[in-house]
This record gives sequence, C-alpha cells and structure tokens, in this order.
Amino acid sequence: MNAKTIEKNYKSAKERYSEEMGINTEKALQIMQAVPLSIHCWQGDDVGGFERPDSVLDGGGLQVTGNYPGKARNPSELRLDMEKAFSLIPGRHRANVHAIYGEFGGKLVDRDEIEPKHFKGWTDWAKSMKIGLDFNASCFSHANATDGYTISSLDSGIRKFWMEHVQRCREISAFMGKEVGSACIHNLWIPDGCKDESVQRWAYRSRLKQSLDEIFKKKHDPKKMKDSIEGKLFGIGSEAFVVGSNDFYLGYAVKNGVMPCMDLGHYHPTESVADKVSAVLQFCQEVLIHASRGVRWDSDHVAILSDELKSLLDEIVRIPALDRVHVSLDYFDGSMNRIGAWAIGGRAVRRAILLALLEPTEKIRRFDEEGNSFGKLALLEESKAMPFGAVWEYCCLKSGVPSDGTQLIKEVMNYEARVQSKRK
Ligand SMILES: [Mn+2]
Repeated sequence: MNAKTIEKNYKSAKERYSEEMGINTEKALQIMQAVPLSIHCWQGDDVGGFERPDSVLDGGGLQVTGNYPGKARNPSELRLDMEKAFSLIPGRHRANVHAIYGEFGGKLVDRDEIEPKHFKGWTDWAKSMKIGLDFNASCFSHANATDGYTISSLDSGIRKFWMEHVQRCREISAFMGKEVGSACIHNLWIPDGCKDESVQRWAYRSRLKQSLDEIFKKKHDPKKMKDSIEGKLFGIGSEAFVVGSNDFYLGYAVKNGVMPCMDLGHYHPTESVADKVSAVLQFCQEVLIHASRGVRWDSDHVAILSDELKSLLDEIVRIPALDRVHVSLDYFDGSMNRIGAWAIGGRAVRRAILLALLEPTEKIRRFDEEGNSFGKLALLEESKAMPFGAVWEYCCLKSGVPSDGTQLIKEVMNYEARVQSKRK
C-alpha cells in the first residue's frame, strides 16, 4: 500500500478511535513503541552457538526441527541477521544472548570458564546499535548435562560445574548491563528432570533450592543486572518430573525477590498465562514473559497473534504493568527462513501490545461496574472490528518497517537471495 493511502486510512481510523472509543491513537503508538522487546539470538542458528565450529545440539531437553538453508554460522552473520530482523519490527529492541554465543577465538572455553571478555563483541555491537542486552546461562547441550540434571544433580562435581557457570553468567550479565547502560535480565532455565517416575522429587528440589541460594548469594546492582528463573511443566526426556516446576520457582521468586519467567509454552495446554499476571504481580515486583507458542506441547513454534498472546498483553495493559513486565521472544524454528521467523514473532508481540492499548478499557470497566454485562461484552466484541490495521500500518510506515505482508515477504526473500543463500 502506498504512503498516501496509509496516511489517509490512519486519519479516519484515528478519528473513529477517538470518537467511538475515547482512545488517543497517537499516545497508544508512542507507548507501544517505547516498550522494549527482547529479540532472542538463538532463532538465528537453531540454538547452535559458537562453542565449537560444528556446534550442534547434543540433547539435554532441546530439540530444533527443520533444516532450512542459510542459518547464521558465526557472530557477524548472526548479528547481521538480527539487524535485518530489527528492521522488520517497529519499536525499541533489545538483544537476548545465550552463554554458548560467546566469542572464544577458536579455543574451547568450557562453560565454567567463560568471562565477560568473551562477550565484548556483543556489547560493542549493542552500543553501536544503541540497544540493551539480556543474557541466559546455557545449562544444556553439554557432556555434564547428559543424564538430565545440572544444578540439582546428585553428583556434587556436576552441581559445582553448573553453579560456576551460572555465577559467571550473572557476572557477564552485570558486565553487559554496565556496558550498555541498561539492566541486563539474566534468565535461568535448567533442563533438570527425568523421563519416568521419580521417587526423589523432594531431594532434587531441596538440592535445587540450595544451589540457587548459593548462586544468588552474590548480589549485583539491579541497575546492571536482574535475575529471573524459568519453570516448566515437562520437556523431552523430562516427561515425568521437572525439578524446576512452576510452583517451585514461583515460591522461590516470591521468597527471594527474584523475577519469575513465564513462558507461554511451559504450562498445561489449557492454563492461561494471561490469568497469571495479575496474580503473580501481587507478590513479585517484576516478571519476565517468554513469548513462544506451544502446539499441543512446548514445541517452541514461532509466536503469532494468537488469542493467548493477545489476552496476555490485554491483561498486562489493563493492570497496567507494561513497566513491570519484560517481554522476550523465545522459540526456535529451523523449518522456515529464520529472519522471517523473528519478524513474525516480533510483529505479533508489537501488534498484541498495540491492540491492548487500543482497547476502550475505561468504558468497558464502567459497564462492568454498573452491572451491565451486555454492555461490557458488546464493547469488547465491537472493539475487535475497529480499524486496528490502519493504525498498525501507519506505525510501520513511520518506523520505516514493512507495513504489509507483500512488503515483508519481499524484504525477507530479497535478503535470503542476497545473503543467506550464499552460505553453504
Ligand atoms: Mn522460555
């Protein structure tokens, strides 16, 4: 669509939102674009990382499916691809990095040996891009994780190895936050659990608690880094028992003042993360959201504008808690163009935020308080037919990102032909 039509459509949409819903679209766009969205680096190379030249996942709870050509093979390709993805999503971005993405100069630096200097490439890049960074310990795809346990392991040597890794990752996070001038969120997810019945749930969980206590003993300046912990229902190889369950981490988070991380794929399929936000924020100052999409299970499909994502952002905006909820993408799909996968997920989150901000919440609330259930439901329904698309397209136009599907697909396919297809 041409710029003139987009401007014209926006003008009429703006008037309708203002007159019928009492909503200022300019203000909504301003707020939506200011919300930082953390883009995960691991979509770009199927969670391969740069530890070894032949980096492939070797178990430990993660499975990436698909073998679409053109994945990033080194740090400069990955960052170039991320820059391309950023250019397709409106708003303020951050980059989310896993520990296996350090730059080790061709040497094997084990997980318990990594240092801030291995991530200088990322901080230099983030500074040049004027974006924030987030970070994650990588407690998987390693010889010390093959039996399925890391910091809750029975083996004290294994526990020590992974605790050292996580502590170093927290140091690196503080370094990143200091370098880029924005607090880095360090998220901890561990695969610990087992395939079949466990008679040792208590022992594993009490070891996990001890390990976390040890890890979090060292306090970091919250202006430089913040901690989050991510629970899960089950994973591949941990179908029967996951040590770090939702209940475990929520309890730990509340008691110890760390952030819980809620991943849209980490709950029972009928459980709603949207419903959890207003509960968890009564007791936790901040939460981290991992925008993913489970298809029947935690399958890490590309986030789309699903009812689940939409109602989650509705809730966050209604509270209002956009300043207490951090949102990151977290999925990996190797079956399609990887930049396209980033763009779809990032645009979906942005759209969900914008849709939430365009909801006439105050009017709906008034009906609710007057006991007019019909009015409440009618306005919720009718607001779905408002010209949201015109506001979105205008936002994309003004941000210099593709405003429609034709343009988006063309951009991605051109980059694939020009850059990704040359990677053999
Ligand atoms: Mn996650």
